[in-house]
Amino acid sequence: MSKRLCVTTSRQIMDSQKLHPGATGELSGLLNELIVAAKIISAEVNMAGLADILGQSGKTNVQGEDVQKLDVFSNATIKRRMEQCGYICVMASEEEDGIIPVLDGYEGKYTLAFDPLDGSSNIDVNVSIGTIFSVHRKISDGKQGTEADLLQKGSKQVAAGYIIYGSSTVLVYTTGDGVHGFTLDPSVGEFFLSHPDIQIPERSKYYSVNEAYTNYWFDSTRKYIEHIKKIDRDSGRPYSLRYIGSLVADFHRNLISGGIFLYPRDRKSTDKPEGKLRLLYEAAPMAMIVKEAGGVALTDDGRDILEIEPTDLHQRVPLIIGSRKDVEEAMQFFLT
Ligand code: AFP
Repeated sequence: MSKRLCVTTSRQIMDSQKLHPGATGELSGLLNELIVAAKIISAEVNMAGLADILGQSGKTNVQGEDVQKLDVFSNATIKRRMEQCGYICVMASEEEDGIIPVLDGYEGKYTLAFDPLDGSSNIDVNVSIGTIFSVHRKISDGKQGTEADLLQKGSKQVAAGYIIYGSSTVLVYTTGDGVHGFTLDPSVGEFFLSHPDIQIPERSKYYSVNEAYTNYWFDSTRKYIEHIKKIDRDSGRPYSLRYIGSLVADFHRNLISGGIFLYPRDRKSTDKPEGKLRLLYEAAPMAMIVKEAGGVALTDDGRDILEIEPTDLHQRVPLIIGSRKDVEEAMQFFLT
């Protein structure tokens, strides 16, 4: 076994804890609990097709148990695991309207915001989906956390990450000491370090955007996309399009291979003037990761995603994220 394959998530988390004198181990405990939830979700995702076929109606599986929709299952799994882990004081989920309290007597000093199964419209067609999480420190008084604890800007995150359920299950996270990726070995049920200290390439040849919305786009988006599609061999254009429609999958590919992902403002729906993606559950955690990996995350009017003060748990935000030089180049179109 190579040395790298010996490093489990627990070992990496403990090593990183040692870099912070005075750390109590609570953040490590929180991450370890989340990792258990991720393993449970991963097992269920792998069974999804089977459960559906065997369950027929979608209501019962072969053992006669209720088959829950995977996004509902993932939400319930994370909630149940974390509400009594003792490390957090309040949660918010992309799937729920309000804050989620933890059990009395189990209040800890962190908050957790999560998207239990991002890209869930891809479940039935075997496309990669994922769980995204974001952790802040509690700022309010009292034992139980409040909405104010969750409505903190991204630069105050103490940890962020995602688990992608793809050809293999991969966990990527940061606590501010680099970005590390771990691959789940299902035969032993353990995540092993597979991508230490990830750095996103500073320039890429891939772009990810829902190009079907061209006719809803504002001029800036249209001009930038036209630019990266123009033939210019010296600067590596045209770029290639890669769009899965599952942020975790699109982001993960761009993080490893380089790329720019855009979900800018458009004229598609009047109820989503800021685009579709959520600040707390999608944009801010991905922004922390990409920044730690040397990339950039901005809005389409040039604001740093990490510096946006959230005002609503489900606030949406335009997102342009990825390789540094690509995002900088995009800004020349978005800011003129
Ligand atoms: P679902 O969870 O409804 O599939 O939405 C996924 C998502 O929020 C994000 O993962 C994708 O990047 C984005 O939506 C895709 O949205 P479009 O279908 O509008 O391109």
